[in-house]
Amino acid sequence: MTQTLVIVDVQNDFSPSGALPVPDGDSIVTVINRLMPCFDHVVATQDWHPAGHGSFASVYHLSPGEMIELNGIQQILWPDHCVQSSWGAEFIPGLATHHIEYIVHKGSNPEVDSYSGFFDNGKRQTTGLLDYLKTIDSDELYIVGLATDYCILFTALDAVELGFKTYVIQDACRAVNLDPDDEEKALAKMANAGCKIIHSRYVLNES
Ligand code: VGL
Ligand code: ZN
Repeated sequence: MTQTLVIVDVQNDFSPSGALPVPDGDSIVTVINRLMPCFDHVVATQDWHPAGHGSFASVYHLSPGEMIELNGIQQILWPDHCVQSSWGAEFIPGLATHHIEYIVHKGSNPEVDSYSGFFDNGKRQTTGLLDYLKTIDSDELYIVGLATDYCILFTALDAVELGFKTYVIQDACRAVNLDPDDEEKALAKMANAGCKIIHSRYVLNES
């Protein structure tokens, strides 16, 4: 059994002062820092868009939250966020990044969004995460980060489908909640797919 902590998109633009603010998004850094030393391996994803990415509302002079079709796939439009090498794309300050042994960038293709850490939304291209996890022989994934209703959801669903024993540490994730019940719906979808939704206590051995 090889356990890997997968840290999803803990980046400045998803903190409350960022371009695509996730309520309370920065508050998970403390618990993630405590979790990291408990694992055999720690990897992270970064949302990593080129300027003018096809998910940005500004490209079409539309408003964030509107829907378009992007190369045949339904796409919610977002504010410009996580532009490659910008401050917004950096890890949130305070994250103990020295524990992170592998970083995967996703969303770099302007033509398609990539919520999952494994594949783009059209499942046409891989990110390299699966190959890395095979290299280190990991069979159990513990997923934390931002946001529960997008990148956590898609990463966790792919992880189960790929055959990993998959845990989502709920209190180490936060949701965008465009609709107030999006977090709850995402957690239900993940649980139904076979993910175990757990509390960090379960890993940190606290009661
Ligand atoms: C995300 C929306 C757009 C996420 C990334 O990390 O959950 N959400 N890009
Ligand atoms: Zn994005």
